[in-house]
Amino acid sequence: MQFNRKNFTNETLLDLYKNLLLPRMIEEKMLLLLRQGKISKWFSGIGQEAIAVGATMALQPDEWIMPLHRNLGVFTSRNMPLNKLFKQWQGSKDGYSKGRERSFHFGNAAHHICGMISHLGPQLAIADGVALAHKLKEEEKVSLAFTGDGGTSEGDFHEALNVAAVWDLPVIFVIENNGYGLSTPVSEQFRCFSLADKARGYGMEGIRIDGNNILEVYDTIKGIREYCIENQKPYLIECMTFRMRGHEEASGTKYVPPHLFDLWEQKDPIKNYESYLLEQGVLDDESLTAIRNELKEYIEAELKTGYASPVMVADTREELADLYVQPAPDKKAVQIINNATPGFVSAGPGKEAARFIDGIKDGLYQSMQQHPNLVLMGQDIAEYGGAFKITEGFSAAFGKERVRNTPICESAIVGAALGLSLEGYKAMMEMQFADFATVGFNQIINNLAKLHYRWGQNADVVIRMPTGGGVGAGPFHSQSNEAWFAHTPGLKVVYPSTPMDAKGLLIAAINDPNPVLYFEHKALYRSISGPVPDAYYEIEIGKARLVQDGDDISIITYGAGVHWAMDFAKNHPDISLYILDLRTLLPLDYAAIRQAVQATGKVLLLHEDTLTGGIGGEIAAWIAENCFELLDAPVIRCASLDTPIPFNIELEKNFMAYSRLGEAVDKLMNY
Ligand SMILES: Cc1ncc(C[n+]2csc(CCOP(=O)(O)OP(=O)(O)O)c2C)c(N)n1
Repeated sequence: MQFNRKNFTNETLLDLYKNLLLPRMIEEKMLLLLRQGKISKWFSGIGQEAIAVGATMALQPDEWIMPLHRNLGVFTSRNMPLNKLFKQWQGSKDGYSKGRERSFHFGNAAHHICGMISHLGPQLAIADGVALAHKLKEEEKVSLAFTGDGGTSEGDFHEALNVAAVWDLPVIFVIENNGYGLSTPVSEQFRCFSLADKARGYGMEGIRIDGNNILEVYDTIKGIREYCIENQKPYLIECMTFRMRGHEEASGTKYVPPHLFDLWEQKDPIKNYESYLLEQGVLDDESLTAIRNELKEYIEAELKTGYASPVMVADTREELADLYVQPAPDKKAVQIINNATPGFVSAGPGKEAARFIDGIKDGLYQSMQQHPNLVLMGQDIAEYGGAFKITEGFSAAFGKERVRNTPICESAIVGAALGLSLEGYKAMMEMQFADFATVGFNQIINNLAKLHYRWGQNADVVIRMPTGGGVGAGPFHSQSNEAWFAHTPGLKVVYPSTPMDAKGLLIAAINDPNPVLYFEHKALYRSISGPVPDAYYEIEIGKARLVQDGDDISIITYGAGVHWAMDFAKNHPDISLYILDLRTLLPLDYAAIRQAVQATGKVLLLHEDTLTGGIGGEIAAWIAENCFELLDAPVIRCASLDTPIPFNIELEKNFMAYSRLGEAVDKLMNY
C-alpha cells in the first residue's frame, strides 16, 4: 500500500492513527462481549475503518454526517464518549436512544450525526437537505452521507444524487464498496464497471479510491470538501474496501471465497498504516505500545461506567410523550381560534366569502412572511404555481430559493425536508397529489414519524396532500389515504373542511415543530367558500369543531364528509343532525367524540375513505370501548366502497360514501 504524507505533520499522522485504531480495538472488545451476551447485534466494520475515520477527520466537527451500520469510526472520531455508546448498544435508558434503538440506528445533533434507519438509502437525501441549508445560509460547509455498494441499487441513491446535482448542493456521497451486500456479490448487484462512473450520469464529479488507505481517504475527502464548497457542487467517491467479517455477527461468511480474506488481510488499513508510520519514524515500538495501552485503558474505564446503567423500567407516559417535541414556550404570540360553539367564529375584518383554496393560500403566504426560514418544495410550484395554483405568485414574492421546483422524486424531497429541519429550517413539501405519497412513504413513515421517539430530534416538516375524489380523476389522482398516516405514531394528521380552518390549520401545522400531514380536498378548492379572517391565526391541532347541534343522530366526519352531512341536513329538515367535524385525525379529539355520542346516542361515522381499515373503524372501536353506556344503537359506518376509486363519473358516484348516506341514516333512525 502506497502512502503519501504530503505535508501532513507528524501530529496529524498520529492523530489519524489513534482515531483509526480506536474503533478496531473497541470492536475487538465488543465481539467478545457479544459472545458473552452483553450486547445484542453487531455489524462489523473491521477492515473498513479507514473510510469512516478518514471521512470524519476530513470534515469540520459541525458538519453533518449520515453514517450507516458499519461506521463506528464516525461515532468515535466525533468523540462520542464510549460509555454512552456502550449504553446505547446494551439498550440502556441512558444511551443515545433511551433503549429504543439498536446498535448504530441513532444520531445526535450535538455531534452532527444523523441516525440511520434500517432502509439504508434514505440517509442520502437527508444530506441533500442539510447541504441546501448551508447553501441558503451561504455557509462554507458540506454534508456527507455513506452508502454501501448494495445500497446504490436503491431508488433513494438515484434520487438523492440527482437532486444534489440539479440543485448544486455541496454534499459528499461516499460509497463503501466492500464487494458484497448481505451475501450478494457486486456482480449480482450492478452491471457498471465502477460505481464512481455513475457520477457522470448525474452531472457530477466522481472518483474511485483505495478505501483502506487512511491517508488517501483523508486527503481526498479534504480536497473534495473544498471543491464542494468552492464550486457549490456534489461529489461521489467510491472507496474500495472489504468486510473482514460477516454481514452481522450471526450471519457467517461462507459465501465469501476464503482467498479473498487472505488477499485483503494484506491490505488491512491499520497494519499497513502502522508499518508506514514505523518506517517513517513517526512511531516506534515504545510509542506504539503506549498508544495501545492508553486506548485499552480508556476502553476499560469507559466500559466500567457503561455497565453502571440503571435497570430499565418502562414508563408508558414517557414513551407516549416522546413521540413529539413540545413547541418552544415563547412560540405563542399567535392567536388561537377554537370555536367549540356551533357555527363559525365571526369572520372579523377578513374576507366574507373566500374559497377553500384561498384559505390555504393565505395561510401559506402569511407563514412565508412570518418564517424567513420556511422553504417550500414541490413539483411545478415555482413559476407555474403548482398543479392547483396554490403557490402562484410565491416565487416572485419570496424568491426561487425558498419556493423550489423539485425533480420528480418524492422520497428525496421528504428526505431533504428532514435535512433542512436538522439545520433549523422549516420545510413544507407539496405532494402534487396525495396519491404520490406512496413513493415518499418510507421517509414519511420511518424517518419523519419515528425520529423524535428514536433519538430526540424533531422533524419540522409539513407535507401538503391534495386528496380525494369527485373530480373524475381515476384511481391515482383521487385516493383518500389519510388512514395510512393516522395509523403511524409520531405524525400529526390534519384535514380541514372550511376555508377558515384551512388557513388556521395550515398555519398551526407550519408552526408545529413536528411532522404534520395536511390533507386538502381537491373538490373543495373552488366549490366552497366562507369567512376567512385576515389575521395570522391558528386553529388548534387536535380540536374538533361542532358544525351543528342536533338530537336524532350524530354524524362524525371530516373533509368533504362535512359538506355531505350539511347538505343532507339541509335536504332533510325533519331529521335533527348533530354534526362534528374532526379537523384533526391524529391526535383525535376524544372529548369531542364523546360529546357527540352523548348528544344523540346514535352515531354515524362518515368518510370518503374506503370502509375497511378507515379511520371510522378506529373511532367506532373507541366509542364501543369508552361510551357504550351512552349508545342507543350500534355505531354505523358510512364509507366508500372497498375498491380502487374508478374514473367513470357514474362509477365514481357509486363508489362514494355519500351515495349510501341516506340508507345509513335511515338504518340508524329506525333502530
Ligand atoms: C430497503 C432494505 N432492504 C434490505 C435490507 C436488508 N439489508 C440490510 S444490510 C443489507 C446489505 C447492504 O449491503 P451494502 O449496501 O453493500 O452495505 P454493507 O452491509 O455491505 O456495508 C441488506 C440487504 C435493508 N436493511 N433495507
